[in-house]
Amino acid sequence: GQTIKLEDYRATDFVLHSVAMTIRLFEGRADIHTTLELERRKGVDAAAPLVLDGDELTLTGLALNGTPLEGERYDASPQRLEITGLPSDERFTLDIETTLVPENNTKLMGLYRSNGIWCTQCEAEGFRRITYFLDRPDVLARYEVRIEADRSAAPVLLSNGNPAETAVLPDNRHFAVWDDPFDKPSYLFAMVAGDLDSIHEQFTTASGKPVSLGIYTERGRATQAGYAMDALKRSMVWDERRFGREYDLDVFNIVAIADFNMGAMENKGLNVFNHKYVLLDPETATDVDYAGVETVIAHEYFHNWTGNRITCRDWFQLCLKEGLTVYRDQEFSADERSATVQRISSVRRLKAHQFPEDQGPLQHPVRPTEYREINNFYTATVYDKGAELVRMIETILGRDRFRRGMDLYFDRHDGDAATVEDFIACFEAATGEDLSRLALWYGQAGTPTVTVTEDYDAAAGRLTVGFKQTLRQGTAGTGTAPVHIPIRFGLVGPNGQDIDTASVHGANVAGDVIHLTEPEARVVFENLSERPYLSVLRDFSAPVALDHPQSEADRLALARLDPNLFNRWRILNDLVGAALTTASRAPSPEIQAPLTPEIIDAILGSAGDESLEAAFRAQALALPGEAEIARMLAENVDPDTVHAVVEAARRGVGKRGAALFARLHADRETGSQFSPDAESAGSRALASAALGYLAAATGDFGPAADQYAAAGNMTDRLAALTVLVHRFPDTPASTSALDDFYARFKHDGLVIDKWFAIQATIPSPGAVEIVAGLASHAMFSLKNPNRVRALVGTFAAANQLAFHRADGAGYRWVAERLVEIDRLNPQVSARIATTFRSWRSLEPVRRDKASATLRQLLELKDLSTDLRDILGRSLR
Ligand code: DPP
Ligand code: ZN
Repeated sequence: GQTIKLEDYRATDFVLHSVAMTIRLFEGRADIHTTLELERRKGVDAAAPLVLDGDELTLTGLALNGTPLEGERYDASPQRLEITGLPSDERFTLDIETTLVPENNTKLMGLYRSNGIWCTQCEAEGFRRITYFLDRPDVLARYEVRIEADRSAAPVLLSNGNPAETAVLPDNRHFAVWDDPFDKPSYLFAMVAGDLDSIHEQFTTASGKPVSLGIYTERGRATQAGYAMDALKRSMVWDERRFGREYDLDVFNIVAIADFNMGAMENKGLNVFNHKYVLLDPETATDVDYAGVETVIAHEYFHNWTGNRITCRDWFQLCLKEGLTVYRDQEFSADERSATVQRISSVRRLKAHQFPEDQGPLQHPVRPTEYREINNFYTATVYDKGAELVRMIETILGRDRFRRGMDLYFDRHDGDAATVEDFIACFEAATGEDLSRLALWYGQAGTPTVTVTEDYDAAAGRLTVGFKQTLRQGTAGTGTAPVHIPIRFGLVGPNGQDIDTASVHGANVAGDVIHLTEPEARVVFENLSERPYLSVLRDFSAPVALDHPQSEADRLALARLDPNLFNRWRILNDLVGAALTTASRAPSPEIQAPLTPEIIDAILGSAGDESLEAAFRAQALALPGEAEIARMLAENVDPDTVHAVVEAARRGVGKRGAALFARLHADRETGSQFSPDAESAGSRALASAALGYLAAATGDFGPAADQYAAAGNMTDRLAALTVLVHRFPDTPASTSALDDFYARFKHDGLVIDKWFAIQATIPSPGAVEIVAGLASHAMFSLKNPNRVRALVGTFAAANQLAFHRADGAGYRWVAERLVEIDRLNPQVSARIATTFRSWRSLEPVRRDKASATLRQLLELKDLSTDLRDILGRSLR
């Protein structure tokens, strides 16, 4: 692993014009024949060799313009193929033959087999595990792919683009040819072959072009793909309406695969998915799963324009496609579901994953300037903060001018491998706006703090608001210049209406947005007849930490009155978070009442307000998690204390709201037909939240046991099971429900993942022994990434109490598993290792144990580059 630097970017010496591949699949072997049409780039030294990337490859043939090459003309290793003496000013062809064993490919990068299905994953650098290639995103070419296989083992043969030809061969074999008319980089290549079921539908684009849609699954599971198909069609319509983007090929196929490192992959015309994000039915999937499928289907589909038609010049530009596409899928979900609830869940996600990353040793800018292992940069910062930066551009420009910039981007860069600078230049050119201070966000790591001060002069009827931005230099050392921070705001009157803010001067204010572009600014509101409540950072208009020392009375008023519903939630959540943080810092862990009755009543007020949608009310009931409190504490964290504080808060809310919770739980819909729509899901979420509080307050497992027994869908069943297993472990009610769950679903790996995860998150120190036992369960497998994440990943990320057990047993158990996982699949081990990233914020005993564990791991020989990179950076 060398360090790759953005500043070292230069174009390839050779230009690639076309790729023709023949892939012959056999049991235990795949033979790959690739024909590249190449040309030396103008101005490049005639003696310069061609250097192709490889990874664990075996070369079996090499020819130039059809003639086998002599051994002295090339140098081949598993990692690299260098060829000298190539023509200086004419096109030439290279024929490269490699042979692979997909069955042995446990990294799940390149060509591998999952439950017998041949499939590929090439982003970021998997194509070089199939053949020697200029494996980088700025090398675009047209691909023609011929796949040959046994007709029984693989009746279905799929690749990118449009189907061109199929025919039967001798020996019960057959082939299919696929032709992709759009130039693409190698990371978007895909091939699937297997005995698959499928569902098919037709879609007609806005301009009348018919498209055949197909979703392929393992045998017997195509009936679970209907919702994914529905989400796909809605995504296609939405992209036409919102961004004017139509689909461009004759077919669009999705394949659901059981063993998959990521959520899904946007290969041109052939998306390959982790089957978790395709397969659903009410008995086996929760509402959260339904929302996840909808999001990921949309995300990968939207990549067709933001990622595929316009791709990235190099991997430093990853946010160009990922941040933008997350922004687009968030907007889709906002339109399809509730915009406020969607925004709340995006912000929760940002704070849970991106904020801690940005506060710790793994921090990096949205556009990094160096990496050792690109797989480790598919991060919350690139994805979720990247989406926030796009959202800020929209907030600064407004919806219509933002669309003009996007239209120009699609016009100007269609077919290009582009950069972040190209992207921003389109918005500047389309609108005349200066976005230079916004652009700085892409290069500076860390979460800026915005400090807000208020000064009200009653006699003059004047409110003066001060804003200050600060950014601390972190481990990334990437600069702290002032950036453009759009702050959406309102002045709320006592009747809950926004006051007209016509008379305002000072810093740059446009409509309901204050544009903070300097270190400090002052805004003055005049002609006020009484002191208003100041509501800032509405809709979380910038990814900042807010320091706004508002009185509890003001916050409670806004939590009740703010016409911006997002801010009602945000202000209440901040108030609760501050109270729990303060309690966690108190000297005694015996905190019995971390929340005041007034705060609890504010929570209950939102939860009981029937004028609000149920999903919002459920969000009001969701207390900040233990990891979130730990992040806010930032130092000397004792996870036992944090857990005790959160538990006490839950009991306090549960007791004071017992009557409301009993009513909400009793009122839940039962027995009716399951519908996954947002409104029904919201009602179920509210009833489940009520059940959790009831159990916390009463210590009675009866309602949960009843709900489990009567559950007509997985959402209600899992909610009840979680309460039983987490609150009443070791009781007969809990163990019998857990056994029943296993017996019902042991044939379905996706549900068994839930069974593992629920036990991995039992909030008890003994969970270390529980997960250790589960690791030898017959259904556990180190080879399936979903299963590994369900047990090991969930334990480390979501069981604060046990992972951080003071004797270090949680750290040791995870470290031992990391070593085992790393031998098979470095991407998965590296990802799970990031759960150690906040070790410096722990109290001294745990801090020493965690850092010792990391250091011992790093001393081991034979660790992957992926895991070594995460460990090394975590310790910096
Ligand atoms: N498959 C991943 C995603 O869509 C990487 N492109 O985000
Ligand atoms: Zn993506």
